[in-house]
Amino acid sequence: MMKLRTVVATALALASFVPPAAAGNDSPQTAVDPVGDGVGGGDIVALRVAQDGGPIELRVRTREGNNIRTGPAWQPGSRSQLVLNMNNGSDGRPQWAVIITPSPSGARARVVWVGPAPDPTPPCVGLSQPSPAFIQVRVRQVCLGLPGAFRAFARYRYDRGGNGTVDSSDRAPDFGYTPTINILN
Ligand SMILES: [Ca+2]
Ligand SMILES: [Ca+2]
Repeated sequence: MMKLRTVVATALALASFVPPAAAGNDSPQTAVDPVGDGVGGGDIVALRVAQDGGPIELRVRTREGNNIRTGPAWQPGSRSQLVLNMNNGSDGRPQWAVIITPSPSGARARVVWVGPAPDPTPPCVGLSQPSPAFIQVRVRQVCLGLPGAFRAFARYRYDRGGNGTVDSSDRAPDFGYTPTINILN
């Protein structure tokens, strides 16, 4: 019996010396979303979160391409809206969001704090389209209060023709968040 206790105690002592699982920061992480629960360029198939010491990067992949600068879905009068809800891993609610909306020059993005805190002072977010089926944002960590961990989910309301008719509304992933990544500062 004493011997068993000794073995257990030794195992626990050794466990305390094992470094955290994060060799690096487990970045990137991707959540997949079903094909067909949105329309074309509004159907999210994957959401990826990544960070490597600099800005936090979120990348939405859609089933079809959709030009966020010149496409009708992102011109004034369109009801398209892509919201990237972001969380520091501490509880179930988003603390911040990137909100992407139409404008005369196409899609534009801003960062908001969810709740009573004032929104961060821009510049906070860069919006780009590495290829037609990807929408990417890079968020400055300081605008989120330098979180230690990060995860996200997306809601994409898509007005394909930009005529005020919402053609689809896709949440990705369908439930919960992407896996969590640790943030390197
Ligand atoms: Ca989908
Ligand atoms: Ca979905």
